[in-house]
Amino acid sequence: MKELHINFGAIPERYSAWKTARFVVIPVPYDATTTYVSGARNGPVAILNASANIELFDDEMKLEPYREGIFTAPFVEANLSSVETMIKDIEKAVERPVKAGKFPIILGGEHTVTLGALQPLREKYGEFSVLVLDAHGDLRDEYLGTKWNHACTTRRIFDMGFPLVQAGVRSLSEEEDRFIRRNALKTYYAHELKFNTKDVINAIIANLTERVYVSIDLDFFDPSEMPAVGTPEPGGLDWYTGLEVLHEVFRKKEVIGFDVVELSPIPGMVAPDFFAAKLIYRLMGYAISYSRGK
Ligand SMILES: [Mn+2]
Repeated sequence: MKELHINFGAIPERYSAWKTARFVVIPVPYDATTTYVSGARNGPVAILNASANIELFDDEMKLEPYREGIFTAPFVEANLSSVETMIKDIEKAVERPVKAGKFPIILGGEHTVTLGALQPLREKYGEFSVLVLDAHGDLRDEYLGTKWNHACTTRRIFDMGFPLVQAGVRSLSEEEDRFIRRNALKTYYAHELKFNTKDVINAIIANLTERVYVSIDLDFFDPSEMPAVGTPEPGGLDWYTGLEVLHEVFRKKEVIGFDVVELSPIPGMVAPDFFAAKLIYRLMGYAISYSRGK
């Protein structure tokens, strides 16, 4: 395996070795289909750089997640021949840790990278649901002449037959709106989550199966806290409300993996990179805290 200079958290070898790691961070610097501001290819490096500066004691869960081991896998190099071959490459990278019983965390890259995580998890776990936190419906059957555009990711997840819950949505086309109603999708809009947080979280939990994969498009969060995304939308969730949703999902369900996608770093502005790194580390803390007895 190719040696990397940055591992998540910049933790010592003893905690970043493959063999004993509970978590495997898989960086995927890919953004071939981004439509507004490109740059998500720079997301993984920015997250890893920022992670070197996070406090390794988690102040909410009062534990040190790195002690469970975090292996940072080699970057999945962008394969520009087609999106489908790129997805195959990601599947190969996710398969190894999943087969070994480790917890995969995929760093995008654009949202299509999610599609490469699902098949290996399905082979390991069978049925699970997918929770997509995203400002956008991403339910178009195709966009700009392709079914594999990042604006179609959630539709592809639906087509793969996964029970699907979306939350934080605040931008979609008329066609997507019709699709949601025709298929009775479990779509929770950003304003519902913001103004009726507890009830919406309960509804999200009620609509998820026991096992859950979580896909976090960072544009779920409000651009005031998370401006470094390709397609920012006003009216997003703040850090604490977003964490409240995630905390409850980890508490009540068995989360089997997650991704954090669409970070498009802004040169000279490190706060969003740090936001993403801390979010990932916090979720590791949740995974550790609630895994017992499941
Ligand atoms: Mn989005």
